[in-house]
Amino acid sequence: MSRLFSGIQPTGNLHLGNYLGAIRHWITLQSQYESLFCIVDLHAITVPQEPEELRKHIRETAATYIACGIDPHKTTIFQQSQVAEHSELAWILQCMTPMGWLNRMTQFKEKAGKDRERAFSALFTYPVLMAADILLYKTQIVPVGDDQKQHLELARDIAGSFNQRFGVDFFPLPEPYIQGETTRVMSLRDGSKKMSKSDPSDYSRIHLTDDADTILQKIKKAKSDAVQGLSYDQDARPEASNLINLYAAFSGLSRDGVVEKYASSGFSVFKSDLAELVSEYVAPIGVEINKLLQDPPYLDQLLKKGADTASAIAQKHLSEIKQIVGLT
Ligand code: AQP
Repeated sequence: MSRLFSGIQPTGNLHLGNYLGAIRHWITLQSQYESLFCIVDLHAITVPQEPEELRKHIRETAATYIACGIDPHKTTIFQQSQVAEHSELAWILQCMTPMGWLNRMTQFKEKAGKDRERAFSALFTYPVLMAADILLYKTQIVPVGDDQKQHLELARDIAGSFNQRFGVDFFPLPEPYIQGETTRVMSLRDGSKKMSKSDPSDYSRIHLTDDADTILQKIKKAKSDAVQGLSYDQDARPEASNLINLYAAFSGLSRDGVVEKYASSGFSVFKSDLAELVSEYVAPIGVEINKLLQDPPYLDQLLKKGADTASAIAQKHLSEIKQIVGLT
């Protein structure tokens, strides 16, 4: 069975972007691949985190994976920091990754912002840790949102250059799996920005823990434009197009199908129908997350078991890598 790896940072409540860009694909692919779903806490600390909050978010992320439909019996759910080989391989790969490759990463520029000199060095080398996460398991497929495409290309370049330098065929080149209308879900307040956990406005995103009423309020208040009726135009009408994408993703209709369905009704009818549709999916997930969070020992045990399974693969591969590199 080919192997799948993906992960999410425990940096806050997960949202529709995480669900539509990544998790819903994990659910469909989990029975076709040997799947490892990681809670990438080492990535989370590339920006400051409150220790108590981080601990809480790690359990919440595990609960969210399961509540969304990841089967903990069929897959491996684990915490990145509990498998030390991720950091060790990241160091080895950093010793082979040119600065020029990292300088091209647009996410560093976005996340570091204007205050680049004060950004932590780990934010700059983050994509190498991500490559290590993937390559450590000789992963074949990585389902992610569109924002991770460039990092995936870097992981392929690092794998290819390692193989070539040592004359081996050790790392498979991981394939990105980026599919559907919602590979980039945009903020509900600004159609030019992606929906993100770190956006200061709660109204910019729909959390997977939001109840039906909150979802309705957020979608009603979602930014729209002055153009009459509904039409899809990513450049001219980014906010309307984002809502159409959301409707299409949850209904299974095409974008054209959504536009046709609401051709004669106004924005407010479309928005309340969209809220109802999103609630049908999301509200039960929130209920399940809260149920799972009532049982911390269950989640901790599951993460421990996941770390043991992941460690067994990681240790074997890292020892082979050390042999290839000449460290042993
Ligand atoms: N808006 C989005 N649309 C589609 N996919 C998205 N993903 C995140 N946001 C969107 C996908 O979710 C997975 C995990 O992302 P992450 O939380 O580890 O990191 P991120 O991309 O940096 O997400 P956030 O919400 O923006 O987190 P913060 O604010 O903490 O930096 C990835 O597969 C990603 O593509």
